[in-house]
Amino acid sequence: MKVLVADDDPISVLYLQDVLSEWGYQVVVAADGLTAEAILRQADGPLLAVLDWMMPGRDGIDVCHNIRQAGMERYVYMIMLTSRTETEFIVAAMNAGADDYIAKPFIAEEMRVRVRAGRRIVDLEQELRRQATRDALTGIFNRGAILDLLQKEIARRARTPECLSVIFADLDHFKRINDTYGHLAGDEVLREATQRMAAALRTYDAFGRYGGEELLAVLPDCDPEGALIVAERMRSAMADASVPTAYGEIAVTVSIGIASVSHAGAADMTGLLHRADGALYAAKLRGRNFIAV
Ligand code: GH3
Ligand code: MG
Ligand code: MG
Ligand code: MG
Repeated sequence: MKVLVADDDPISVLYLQDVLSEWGYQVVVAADGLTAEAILRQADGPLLAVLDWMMPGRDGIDVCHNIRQAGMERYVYMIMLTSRTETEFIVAAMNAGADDYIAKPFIAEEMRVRVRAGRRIVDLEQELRRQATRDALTGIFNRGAILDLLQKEIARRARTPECLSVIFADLDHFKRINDTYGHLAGDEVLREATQRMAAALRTYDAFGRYGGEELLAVLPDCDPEGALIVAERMRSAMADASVPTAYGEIAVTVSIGIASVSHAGAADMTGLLHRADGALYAAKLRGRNFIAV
């Protein structure tokens, strides 16, 4: 796990770097508050931070305050390092958003247990987030998470000339599979189907379970032609090989509907999904194992 150490005193940084890496943490260093804040705001920035209070420019308190105000998605656990341990200073630090504080000069063993407590919080938060956003059966995003993501992509796209596409995929005659082989077999097929179709997506695409055996892919910066290529990979991933299960080989195909927003400007999520759903319906009417735009 990455830990940010922000301190303007090089000796203090060296010592912290030394002990933290000895305890298995990957240490990222900042010599001032401005740099510290920039590092914490990075998308893959550290989730744990040890911040010196007194730093030139932006101090540790300001960093805490700004990070809490930033409305970041992930939680950053921040420990304030301070030589001022009077109650009013501790209260000010915690009010600014610090999770904990350690008196300077610190004792290594105390630093170790306090950082470990922070790590527990960070681990719990990540596990909670995973459970809140992932579908339990398939491991892909759940309905709420994929729709959130789509909403954000729509908002982001409005500021770029890029195209955004969505793919609705629904397994064909899935009820028949459940009726013939049982629901547990159906579950296995659904799991394998999501894996195969996820593998057909591009790196920045997102995939979620919209409901039942209806899946939704969000493809940023992707025009209808690009979406068609991805959809064809998804379709053939199912049609080309049956799914081996504990209940025998089960053949299953998928029907796909595509919709895109191509011009800059406003787009509403409901309208886009409605169009993709209409295309999916058309694909079913065309005899299934089919893609419609
Ligand atoms: P169509 O080709 O028209 O899509 O036919 P279909 O049988 O797939 O019809 P529909 O999409 O309406 O039915 C979906 C079925 O998928 C109904 C439901 O019992 C089943 N299903 C939904 N979620 C799950 C699941 O998590 N596990 C299993 N085993 N079955 C599911
Ligand atoms: Mg200092
Ligand atoms: Mg179906
Ligand atoms: Mg369905």
